[in-house]
Amino acid sequence: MSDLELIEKIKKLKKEKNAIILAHNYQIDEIQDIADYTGDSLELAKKANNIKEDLIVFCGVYFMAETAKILNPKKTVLIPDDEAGCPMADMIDSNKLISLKDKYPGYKVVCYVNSTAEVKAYSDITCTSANAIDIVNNLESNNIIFIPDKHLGSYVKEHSNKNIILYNGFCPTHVRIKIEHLEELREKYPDAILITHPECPKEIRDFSDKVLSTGQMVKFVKESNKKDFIIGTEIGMVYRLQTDNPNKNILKINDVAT
Ligand code: CIZ
Repeated sequence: MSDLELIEKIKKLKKEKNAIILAHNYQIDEIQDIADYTGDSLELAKKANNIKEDLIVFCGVYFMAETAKILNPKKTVLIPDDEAGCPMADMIDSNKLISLKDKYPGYKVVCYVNSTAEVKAYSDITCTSANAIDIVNNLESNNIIFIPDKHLGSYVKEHSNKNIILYNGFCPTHVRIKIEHLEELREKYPDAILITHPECPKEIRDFSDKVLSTGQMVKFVKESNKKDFIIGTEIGMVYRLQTDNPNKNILKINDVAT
């Protein structure tokens, strides 16, 4: 079947089943093109709350589809590839979290959305990369365990006076971005704004002009009067930003962030 035939088939099926396709900002080009909406995990989960369709096809990794289901329990949420996992989410399970809670009694657990529903259930509150700093700073408790991402956790720590215990999880994609890649691009495009994600290690964040979640990148690039942007996060984001901003140059760091 050709790509065009496949696209027609998906559209027909979508109508027949009264379905809507939601795709995460990190999805590859073709998936973003066929989706009804693209966004970050929270935007999409909230979007799913306000739709008339009964069936949600969630193109993202498992935890994102789970989050959409948790926020929309009456809807059927389908994930096209049930092996679409998130290595960071798999770095912690409920037993590891229970041991950590035993080690630090009384601490509140702030859990990044990149985690399984089971781990979220043992946590006090879930955050995204867009709201992690606000969530931590607005919690009543001064003592916090932040799971699972040590890099996002350290970024939050830099913007908080609270006592934050970090877990040793990380995103294998974001840690592949190295300073050499950034230096090379900075030299080649001296006027470009370098934007990286808070899941990147500290030295990468410190080298950047802006550290933003994917939703914040969408807003920032749209509102900026600059022309060139280097994007340090999963490669799908480059397509999303270029599609939204056809008159701007959206540059990828390299092909490692896939
Ligand atoms: O919340 C999301 O969708 C994730 C995982 C990252 C981001 O920055 O949007």
